[in-house]
Amino acid sequence: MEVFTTDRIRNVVLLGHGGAGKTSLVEAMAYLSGQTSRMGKISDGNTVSDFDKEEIKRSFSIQTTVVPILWDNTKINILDTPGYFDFVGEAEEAVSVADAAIIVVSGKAGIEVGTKKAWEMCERYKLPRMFFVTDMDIDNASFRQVVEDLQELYGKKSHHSICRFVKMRNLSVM
Ligand SMILES: Nc1nc2c(ncn2[C@@H]2O[C@H](COP(=O)(O)OP(=O)(O)O)[C@@H](O)[C@H]2O)c(=O)[nH]1
Ligand SMILES: [Mg+2]
Repeated sequence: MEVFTTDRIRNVVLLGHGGAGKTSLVEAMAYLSGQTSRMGKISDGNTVSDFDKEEIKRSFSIQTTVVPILWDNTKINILDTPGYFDFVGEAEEAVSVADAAIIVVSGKAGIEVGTKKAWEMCERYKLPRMFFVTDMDIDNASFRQVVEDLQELYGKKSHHSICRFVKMRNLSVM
């Protein structure tokens, strides 16, 4: 196994409302970076991150999972946190060791309580952050609405940090 020195390791935490798509996002990252050879699905109970029996049964994350992604000679440890508030301690712990955060927002549901909690946590720990919008394959999803709402809440500084994720579901048929 290759040994990575600390300058080539990053810890990135995934935050956001339960169901926004964090676990599916890390699944896509693992697949696209070649760590796995197929995209698992929450509904099939075969994702890299939600491997625990309870998680498969309930179809959501209850603990933070570390998924190492190798990209561009760097090891990026993705910390996939549970979005549900019963398990907020897990997210807090992950945030405290992370170098940066990705806040996942559903383009269909828009900004939710968990989105705001995620932002507040990043403020508290002064974490650099970006947004990732999921569910863009769903008919009435609106990327523009998410961007506008985020800017209204957090000002222009959120503008540079929004990235786009389109039609992730299509990956599963590749
Ligand atoms: N259509 C669609 N469904 C998604 C997308 N991302 C996640 N999902 C589904 O939304 C549900 C919640 O996703 P999950 O990754 O568990 O969200 P988490 O709670 O933030 O980890 C699952 O059924 C996923 O298959 C997406 O981009 N498009
Ligand atoms: Mg999850």
